[in-house]
Order: sequence, then structure tokens, then C-alpha cells
Amino acid sequence: IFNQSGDGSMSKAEFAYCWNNWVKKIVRPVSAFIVVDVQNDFISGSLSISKCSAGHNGEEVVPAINKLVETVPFNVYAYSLDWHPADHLSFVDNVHLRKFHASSKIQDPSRVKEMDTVVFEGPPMTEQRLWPRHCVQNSWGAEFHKDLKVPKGSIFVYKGLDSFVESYSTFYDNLKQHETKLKSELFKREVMDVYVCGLATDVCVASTAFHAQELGFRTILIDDCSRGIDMEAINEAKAQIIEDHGLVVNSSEVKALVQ
Ligand code: VGL
Ligand code: ZN
Repeated sequence: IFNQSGDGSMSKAEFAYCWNNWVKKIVRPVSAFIVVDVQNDFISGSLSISKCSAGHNGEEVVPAINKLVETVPFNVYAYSLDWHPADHLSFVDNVHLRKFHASSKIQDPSRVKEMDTVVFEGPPMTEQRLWPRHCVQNSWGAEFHKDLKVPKGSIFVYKGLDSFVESYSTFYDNLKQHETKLKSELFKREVMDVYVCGLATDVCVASTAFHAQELGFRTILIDDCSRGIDMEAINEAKAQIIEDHGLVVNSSEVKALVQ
């Protein structure tokens, strides 16, 4: 069944054969579905993907994610929420609350704009990309999209609660000083495969996928259940996931991988 080209590569069909006939019979991997930040502000609110990106519409992930929830028997479901206090350092309108570090290219608070990167003096000293005010705790923008299906028993992971530290990944803050409960919840349930999707592909989804790989989970990014901001950054993130032995798949391929 192996290809005879001699270059050692494996076709999708060959991989599927080995997976279904050998590997799956030996290990039945525990799977987790991780849905990142499918919240109003990233869809139709202040930071909406459709406003900030290469023609992307964040809303499109909702039916695609719901279909997987209804048709694929994942063992574990986790949903993250960007959940910022009003004085969070990532909001462009909060720069007046902080001092720039001497190394910051921008020093004049009246000249900053969305998407600029600055360095705050801290503590902790930290590089920060500035975003419109978004996902403020308990606001409408921080709520899940109204149509998003969330199964009973799902794990909810709140992130970005520290006013002074950014947190893109669902596992750790950007300075890796604290971890959320996600790692311990997944370890406790002996999860092996992590399926990641949501918003935004090149920011919180990518960051979550990289940390999942670092933690040793087999990591699968579901492309059509994710939308991002910058096309080049999206492609770089996908390439890195693949280079680190992860998969980038479409949702139509997921059921066969999980079962
Ligand atoms: C995100 C920017 C700021 C995300 C969160 O969920 O991708 N992006 N905060
Ligand atoms: Zn945020």
C-alpha cells in the first residue's frame, strides 16, 4: 500500500489506511475540541474579524463549529473567553494609564493607533500590540455568539483577566507566568488529541495550538472553523503547526480522525 516513488513521503490515502487499520485499533486517543474566543466583539463588535482582516467574516465559523458539535463525538469540549478588565493594557484607549519603556518605538501616547506595537514599562515590562477595547468582562461583546452550540459539561476557560499582562493562548498568558486550568483539565482526562479552532486564527487560535504542541498534544487546527486577521500571519501559523508535526484540516475530515 505504500507509494513506490521512493521519496519516503506518504499520501493522504496511505496515512488514512495506516491510521484506520493499525493505529486506531491500538490506541483510542481521547480527543478534545477547543473553541477559542467565539465572542461577539470578534464577530460583529469592536474587534470584528470582518473589519480587521483580509475579507474574513468571523460569523462563518459558528455554523461550521456547531456542525462538528452535533456530528463528532469528541470526549472533551473546552471553550475559551477573552475576558478583560476595563483597564486592560491591550486597549488602545488605555495607553494614558501606563508608561512606555525606553525601548518602545512609540513614545507619544497621543500618536498610538490600533494594531501598533508598544513596550510598556510595567512591571512587568512587556511588548504589547494595541487593540480596540473588546471583551470587557460581563459586557455584550464578551458573550458567546448567540447561535454557538456549547454542550453540557464543557470546560470554560477565561483569559486575559490581568490588567497588566496580555493573554492570547488558552493555556498560558503571554509572559508564561500563569497557566489557566486548561492544561490540568486535559491531563486529568488523559487527552491526547487536541482539535483547535475559533477566532482569531493568527492570534489566539495559533497561540493555543503552539502551546498544545509544546505540551505534547497531537494538535489539529480546523481551518474552516477559524478566521483570522492577517493572511500572511495565518499562513505562517499554519506552516509552523505542520512543521511541528501537527495537522491543518477541514471540518469535513475531522469525524474520520476522531472515530
Ligand atoms: C484576540 C486580539 C486581542 C483573539 C484577543 O482572540 O484572537 N485578539 N485579544
Ligand atoms: Zn483580548
